[in-house]
Amino acid sequence: MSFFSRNRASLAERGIDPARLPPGQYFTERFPVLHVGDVPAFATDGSDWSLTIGGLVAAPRAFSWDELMTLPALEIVTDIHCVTKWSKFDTRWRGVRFRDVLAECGGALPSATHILETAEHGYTTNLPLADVLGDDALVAYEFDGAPIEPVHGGPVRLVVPHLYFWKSAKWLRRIDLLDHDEPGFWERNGYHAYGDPFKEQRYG
Ligand SMILES: Nc1nc2c(c(=O)[nH]1)N[C@H]1C(S)=C(S)[C@@H](COP(=O)(O)O)O[C@H]1N2
Ligand SMILES: [Mo]
Repeated sequence: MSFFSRNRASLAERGIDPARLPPGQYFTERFPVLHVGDVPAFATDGSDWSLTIGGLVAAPRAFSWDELMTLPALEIVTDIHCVTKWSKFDTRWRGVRFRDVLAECGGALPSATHILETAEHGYTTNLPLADVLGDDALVAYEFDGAPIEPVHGGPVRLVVPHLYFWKSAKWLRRIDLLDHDEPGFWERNGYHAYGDPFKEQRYG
């Protein structure tokens, strides 16, 4: 039996429905760290961080850390899937739903169809606007009950758990609403424009 089939078979022993593991993935209890470039350093009080919402929104604006903290927060528990084939079950994130952030900007203009996330140091990733309007698309600032560690994207990352995890920008600084799809960093380098793990949309 291969590593992958043994790994999949061991899910049932743990009481986890194997259907939660997308094709071609293995589960891990570790939390691998994956990114290009260096981990940016931010002040622990959030004073040198902000999130700008721009493009096709009624009232483009920036949120300071303190302003983000005043928005309604919630916790989600969700599975995440990296295109490098690891999946992690029941990860716990706290933050603000992207749609609640968007509402603070007066909402999307009718022409908006996609978003482009931009992180500190310039990493970008794109996805349809509809994919970040759901219950689980979070502007997240806590993992497992503690501030997100810098290596995992702290102070703030996006979490869009139903797509491969490269769609969840760490060190999030900006989200632009667009009237077209604009490939981000990995999408320009051969990754799929959408990235549904259950359809194995790894490459474009
Ligand atoms: N800013 C930034 N965000 C990023 C990346 C990156 O290189 N830079 N890599 C992505 C990829 S490919 C993955 S799998 C996840 C990894 O998140 P983790 O290190 O917390 O596991 O972050 C995503 N977000
Ligand atoms: Mo990834």
